[in-house]
Amino acid sequence: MTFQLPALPYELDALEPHISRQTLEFHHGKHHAGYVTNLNKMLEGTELDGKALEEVILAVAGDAGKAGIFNNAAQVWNHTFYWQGIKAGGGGVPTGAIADKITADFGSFEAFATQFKAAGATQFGSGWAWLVLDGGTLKITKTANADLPLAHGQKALLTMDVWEHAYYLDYQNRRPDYMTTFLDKLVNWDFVASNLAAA
Ligand code: MN3
Repeated sequence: MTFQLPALPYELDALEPHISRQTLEFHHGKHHAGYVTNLNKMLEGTELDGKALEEVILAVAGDAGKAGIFNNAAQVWNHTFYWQGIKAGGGGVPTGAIADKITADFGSFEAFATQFKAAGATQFGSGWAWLVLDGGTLKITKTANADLPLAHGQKALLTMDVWEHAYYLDYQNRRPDYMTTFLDKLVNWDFVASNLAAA
């Protein structure tokens, strides 16, 4: 069994002007696809061939000798999750249970937004900012390169890709502008709420 590149949950131009068709062509069609291809090559003929993606990630997490498998498997997971967490017409302040939980655990939506952007801004180099559920409490985390909450016993609810390939064509070096747009215009709060409800 081999992993497949999942289709984007929207058209390539759906997120314009915030994320361009060109960014999605490269980010999904080249970067995400490349991780899938690399992972399949690395797993071929190994005892992990045929396992579910999360099983593969957990089996090799922390094993320095299998960092290549971890990096590619985690990046497949991260990108599939990232695409679902954004949508056209998204962003802004959520309502319902997720809004109540954010207020309860961060004090206010503004405090959440400030912490989330700070996580993205202070991730030096490539990585991810996350909203996670950790022992029943919402937390903001950041991870380097391919690392992800699953490897730390946390449940991911939302992620923001802060690798340069996620924003450089549209925002060049202005990572803060990409992050503000992500929160104001793109977050798919229905997806975040469904992840919280399923936790
Ligand atoms: Mn990426």
